[in-house]
Amino acid sequence: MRDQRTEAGVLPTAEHVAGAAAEAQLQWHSSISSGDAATRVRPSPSVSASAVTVHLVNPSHLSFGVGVITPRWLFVLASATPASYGRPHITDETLEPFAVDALRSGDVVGIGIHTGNALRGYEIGTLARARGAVVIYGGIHATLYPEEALDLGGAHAVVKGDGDVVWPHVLDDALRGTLQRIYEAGRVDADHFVPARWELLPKGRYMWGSVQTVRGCPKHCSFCSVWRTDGQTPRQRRVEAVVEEILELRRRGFRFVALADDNFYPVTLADLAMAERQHNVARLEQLRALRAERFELMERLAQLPSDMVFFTQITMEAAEDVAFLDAMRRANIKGALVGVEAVTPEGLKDVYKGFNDVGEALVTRLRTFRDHGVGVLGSFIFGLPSDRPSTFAATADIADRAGVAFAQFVMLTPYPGTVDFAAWEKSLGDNAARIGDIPVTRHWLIPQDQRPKVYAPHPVMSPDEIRARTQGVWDHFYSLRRIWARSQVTPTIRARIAFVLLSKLYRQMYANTGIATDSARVNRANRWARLIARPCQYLFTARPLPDLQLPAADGGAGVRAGARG
Ligand code: B12
Ligand code: SF4
Repeated sequence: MRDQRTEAGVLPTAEHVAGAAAEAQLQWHSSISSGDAATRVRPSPSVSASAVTVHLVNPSHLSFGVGVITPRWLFVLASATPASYGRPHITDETLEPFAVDALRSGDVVGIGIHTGNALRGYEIGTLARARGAVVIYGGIHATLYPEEALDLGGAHAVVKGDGDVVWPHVLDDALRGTLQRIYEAGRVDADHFVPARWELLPKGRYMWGSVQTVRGCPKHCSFCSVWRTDGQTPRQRRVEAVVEEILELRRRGFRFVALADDNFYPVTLADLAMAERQHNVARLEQLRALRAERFELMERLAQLPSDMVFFTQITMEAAEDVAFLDAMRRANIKGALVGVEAVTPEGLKDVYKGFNDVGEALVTRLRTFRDHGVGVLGSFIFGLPSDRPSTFAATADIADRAGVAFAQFVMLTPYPGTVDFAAWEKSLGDNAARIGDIPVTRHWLIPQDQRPKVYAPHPVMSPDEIRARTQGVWDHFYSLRRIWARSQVTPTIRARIAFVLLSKLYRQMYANTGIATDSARVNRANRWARLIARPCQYLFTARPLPDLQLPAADGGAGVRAGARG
């Protein structure tokens, strides 16, 4: 049921609070809820905005004390929160757990979930609702499964899609007691993306800021939901808006900024050639304009203080376009996550990624990035149907030879909203294995420590074999000897130390907490990550430059405040 208005006049009751408390024990319901009374409860219409605290919570079952990248949505929604509500209260649970006990009845709790942290999100929402808070969900997972948040997460309302524009209306509805169960917020036009409120950042807790320059991706990889939720038409933000936000981060001492884009290279040379071949003038113009805007953005980034470092996500196709890579280098975009996924033609066919290369051509393509000054974080997937035991060593070998600076080796996980997920769910039908009461097709609802590591049965390898071999490749790639050798690409000893620490941190946070099967190993990794995170934080930030000004659009004036060199 979508966009259904709640009944007017229903106030929170003792039964509601008690009922919500009982929900704190998460239960799996296979049926879809139908907007029952529990989801229609609302705060008193007489409450004024200033009496309500808006809490925004990024759930995580592990807290490291220090975060690597700022979760952007928190600061965007904070910015979209009208001033009449006062200063929103932000909690990123990757830093520390949310203090549910501090909630007051009538407070609004906005929870953003992706699939991996949905279960923790539901715990928080259920507890918050039991304390009389109004609970609202958003984020990619809530967009895909709004009914789940209503059923299991104590949600009063769920926002599907981008929150930038709809959030103030949702808050006002909450205040007036007219909350809808589901808001269809859709895809906001790039000109309406709300800039983040960076002044709300807690001091000294994050290493990298995050700024989005484009949303959406024209590709259609089978394991990825981005093209379905964010769309295949790139929504590029105005250059000025992007630069202003980055500058704001640098003023606050952030040198490192992740460009939180789906695909920083949305127009390929092949796209342009195709439009030309088809004599599609309108399309050609549109593509050229998008491309020109990318170059304009990079020119502006190049004028920012030279100690700034950017990182983004990009398809391997960019290696065909050395003018683009050179512009990236000049813009200080020193690294990019490149989805290599598979090193065999069969593997690429498995994931609908025929535009990637394999074998020696793959090595050459990845080296092209490095040769043009853009380091690669290679992302590889294990557990594809075509994988064989020999694939692991072959992948490790390619990662070494291709000169990638960092790598991640993920195990194929069917994420909802993807082609892979739909096929997998259909293939299992009603016969999906269950862990406790929960079918594996709802794997995100299985407690973290009981979640399977491999979901789809593999034709020749057991789940344990895939997991162990994947762990082996992480161990190989992140051995101290190899990290040290790779760190040679950095210019100074300080940068080299940062490289080593970041490699170790990445490995501990990601591989050991994600792949390890025993909780002792996870706890050890967590402790290590906390230990390494502190010095990393110190190495990544810089002296704040509060007086830094926006460089002139014509590039003539450059950056003031003596930040260069
Ligand atoms: C940048 C990024 C990263 C970065 C930084 C993460 C960070 N700390 O922010 C890095 C590289 C570290 C990363 C890692 C991973 N990521 Co990532 N990432 C992204 C990316 C490209 C952009 C996220 C972003 O900042 N967007 C900008 C903000 C403003 O948008 P937003 O988060 O969508 O929020 C908007 C709406 O969703 C909504 N909203 C969000 N929350 C809320 C809450 C409320 C109350 C409301 C009303 C609205 C609302 O309003 C916001 C403003 O419009 C997205 C793709 C995407 N398009 O979302 C993938 C994405 C989120 N990542 C994804 C995945 C799978 C991962 C990894 C698991 C990858 C992996 N295999 O290791 C890890 C997990 C990390 C973790 N534990 O969180 C998937 C999630 C899929 C899913 N179903 O959950 C996505 C969607 C990409 C994909 N391929 O499908 N990621
Ligand atoms: S994996 Fe990357 S290239 Fe493929 S659809 Fe998703 S964002 Fe686009």
